[in-house]
Amino acid sequence: TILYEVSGGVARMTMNRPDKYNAFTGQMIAEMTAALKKAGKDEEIRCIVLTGAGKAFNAGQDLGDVQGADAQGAEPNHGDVLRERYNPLIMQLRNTEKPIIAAVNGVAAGAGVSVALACDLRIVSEKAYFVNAFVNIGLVPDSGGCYFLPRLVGLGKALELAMTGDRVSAEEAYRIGLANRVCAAEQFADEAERLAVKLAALPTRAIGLIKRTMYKGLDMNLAQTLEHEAYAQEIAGNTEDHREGMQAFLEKRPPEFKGV
Ligand code: LHQ
Repeated sequence: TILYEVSGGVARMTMNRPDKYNAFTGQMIAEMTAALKKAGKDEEIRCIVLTGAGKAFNAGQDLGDVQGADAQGAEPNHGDVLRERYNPLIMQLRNTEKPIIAAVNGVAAGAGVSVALACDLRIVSEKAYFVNAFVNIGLVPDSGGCYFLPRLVGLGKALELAMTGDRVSAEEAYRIGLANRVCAAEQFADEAERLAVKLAALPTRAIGLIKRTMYKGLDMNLAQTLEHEAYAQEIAGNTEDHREGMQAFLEKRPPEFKGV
């Protein structure tokens, strides 16, 4: 249910259940988490793109697929589905020390919004929209929705979107900080590819450390963040890419980063 393709340092993961708007099944979440782990360990990969097949990005939990029903068909408790499936996927997205782009090609709903928000950057087709659909079925934002939304758009807007379940157009998403970029539908695939190729040519170790330090900084005070920056800089300062960046600057030529 996940297509995984690698070329030119970019791993492209496509959620592939287009008839169901790529809604999540247990299998799909497990495949995605495994693919991210694999991409995280593969030195060749310097950027990851997550997108959806067909019209939608992802419609959240497949409401027709009861995850982990027991032999008698009894439904599992939602808390356990989150603990066992979704939460590890979200942690994997955050802990993979490579840039992850959500290429939001179409609608994102429910946990599909949360997964897009757990990625580092969001490039959004003007055809796409976001809907925090949880409340529409009597649920609360999960998979990090209650964490990411207020941090990206501020508490007031986050509460509004979570409580109303209103649709957020691509343009509005850009305006309120949910989307980094919005593109015309015809240019969307090329623009997403361009961004991925650009990131894959940058110093991957430094980008991984930026990711780790900034996310950690959300839970730290200034003194702790300063210390973490010093720690990260010590690592970055010992990379080949740092040496190359310095040398290229002094020689007045463009750098050729290798990701190590
Ligand atoms: C779907 C779905 C879908 C199955 C569209 N499932 N088929 C975690 C843990 C435990 C429990 C529960 O939840 C969670 C996290 C969550 O994610 S909860 C939130 C789950 N998601 C939703 O409530 C969203 C439901 N979908 C919608 O509101 C709409 O389909 C959206 C706004 C995504 C798209 O609307 P439209 O463009 O009008 O398309 P559509 O409704 O006609 O859907 C297209 C097809 O996709 C349709 O199939 P069909 O065979 O009739 O063509 C839908 O049944 C199917 N689909 N979402 N979540």
